[in-house]
Amino acid sequence: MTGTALAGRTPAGTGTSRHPLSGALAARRPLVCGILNVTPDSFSDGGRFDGLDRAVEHGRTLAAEGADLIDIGGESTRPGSRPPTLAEELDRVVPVVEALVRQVPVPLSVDTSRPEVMRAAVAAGASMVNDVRALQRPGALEAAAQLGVPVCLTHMQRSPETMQRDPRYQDVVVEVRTFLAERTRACLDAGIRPEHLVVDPGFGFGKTLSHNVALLASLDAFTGLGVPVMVGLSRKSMLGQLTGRDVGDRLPGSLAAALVAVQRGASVLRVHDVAATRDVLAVLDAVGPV
Ligand code: YH5
Repeated sequence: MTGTALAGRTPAGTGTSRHPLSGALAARRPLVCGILNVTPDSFSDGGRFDGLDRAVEHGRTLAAEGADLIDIGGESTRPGSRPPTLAEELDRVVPVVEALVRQVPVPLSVDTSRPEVMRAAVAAGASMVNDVRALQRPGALEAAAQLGVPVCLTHMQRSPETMQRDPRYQDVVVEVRTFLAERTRACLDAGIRPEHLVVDPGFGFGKTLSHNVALLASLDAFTGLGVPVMVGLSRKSMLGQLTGRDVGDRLPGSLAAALVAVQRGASVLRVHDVAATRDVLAVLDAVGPV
C-alpha cells in the first residue's frame, strides 16, 4: 500500500488538499466502502431503493455505520443484465450524489463506465470513479484523467451480458494481474497520478467459483502492483456457492471473505454490510499485523 494513496480531492492536480481517504490509507487501516445501488432491479435489496429519498436515506445509514466512502452505482452489472441508457444512468446517479454530498461527511464514489456519468457525478460532488471496465470505454480514461480524482480499475472478462458464459483462463491470477498492470500503466501514461490508483481483481466478473477462490487465495499477488487493492466480495454468488445460502443469508460468508481479503493485503472492502464489516476490522486491528 502506498502511503499517499488516494491523496488530493482537488481537480486536476491543482490543489494541495488531501483526499479524505488518504489519511486512513496512510494509517494502514483498511477502508470500508459502502455499496449504494440505485438500480430499479438492485439485486441485493429487491429494488427497495428505487426512489431518491430511499437511496439517500440508505446512504446516510451507510455513513452512520462507519463507511469511509460510499460507492453509488446506477448500472446493474449483475450477470446477464442489460445496460441502462445514458439518460437513465444519469437520472439515477446524479440526484443521489447531489443530495448525499450535502448530507454525509463521507467521500462519494461513482460506479460507472461512462465518461458522461463520471463528469456529471464529479460535478455534482463525487470524488472518486469506480469503473468495472477499467476505463476502457472510449473517452473514459481521458475523462478520469481530466477530473483528477482517484480511480478504481477492475478486471472483468467480457461484458455483464456474457461474462458468466463459460469463463476461461490459463492462469487466472497471472492474467488478471497482467491486465491490471496494463491498465495501471495506461492510467499513468494518461496523466493520472499514481497515488490516485486502486486496483480490483473483479470477483464474479467473468469468473467461475474456482477462479474466484484462486484470486482470493492469491490476493497478495495484486499488492505487488504497488497500488491499494479493493475487493468486492459482499453477498456475491461465489459465497452462495460455497455456503449454499441465498443472497439474503450471505453475511457470515461475506465477513469471512472480508477477513481473508484483509489478511492477504486488501486495502478497501466494498460491502453492503458496513457495521458488521467494521466489527471484523475492529477485532483484526486489536490483534495487529498478520
Ligand atoms: C466489485 O467487485 N461489483 S457491482 C452480485 C451480487 C452481489 C453484489 C448477489 N461494482 C464490484 O456488487 N466495483 C460491482 O450477488 C464493483 N468491485 C468494484 N470495484 C456487482 C455487485 C454484486 C453482484
